Amino acid sequence: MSPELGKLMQPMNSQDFEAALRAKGAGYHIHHPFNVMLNTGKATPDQIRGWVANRFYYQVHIPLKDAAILAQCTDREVRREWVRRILDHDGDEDHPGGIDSWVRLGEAVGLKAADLWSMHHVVPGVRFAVDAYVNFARQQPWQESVCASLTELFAPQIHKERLATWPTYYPWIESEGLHYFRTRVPLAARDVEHGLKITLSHFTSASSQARALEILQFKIDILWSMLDAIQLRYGLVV
Ligand code: AHQ
Repeated sequence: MSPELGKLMQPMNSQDFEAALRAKGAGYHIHHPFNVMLNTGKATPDQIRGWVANRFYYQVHIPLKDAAILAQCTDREVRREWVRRILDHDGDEDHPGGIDSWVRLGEAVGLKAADLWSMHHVVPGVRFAVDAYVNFARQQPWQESVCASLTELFAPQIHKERLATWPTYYPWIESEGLHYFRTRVPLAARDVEHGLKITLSHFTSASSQARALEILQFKIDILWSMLDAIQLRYGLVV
């Protein structure tokens, strides 16, 4: 939207703006054919291992992305909340953290921890998409990266879907391996409440709200293109 048009148009009220953000869920990667294959029990063990190993590259980069946000954020109240996201993944002396849980998922699907950490399985398209997300957080204003994290509006559903389907379709994956998905349901809801509050209060003009919707689409495309690249490498069983 041109700045001139942005000045002429009326901004959406908070309710309509939030609805517009949530409407982006139609393009969320829960609808990607590879994810549908995973959650309808059609994936082979090799496809599951490929997905876990490639998503590991995303998982280990989330704390780097969040640290980039913190590095730019001048608001102490926001930092006090946002810093928790780093520990959620990196862990601390009392909690192993999400990255360790993802390693447990890897071992449960038949990958060795060293395999995961080698990043040998990561396909170029996944690497480029994840790096684009981290670089976005390093280069753009921190409020824009907060907005990008709002794909988690749709994450509780995808985690719940895995928890509801994988034990039935993939009984060979021990239950402990799904611990990460269990932990993320409440954490994603907590993250989204904070991220949405910041986004709704920061993007208040018509042009900035249009920008926010563009940013969320950018992140939706990052997640979608990761699955495109994984599907290209590991195939799709319909
Ligand atoms: O496990 C996920 C997670 O911790 C995060 C953080 C958040 C962000 O900051 O961008 N996004 C995100 C996501 C997680 N899991 C993905 C999945 O499909 O399991 C979904 C992804 C997201 O919706 O952005």
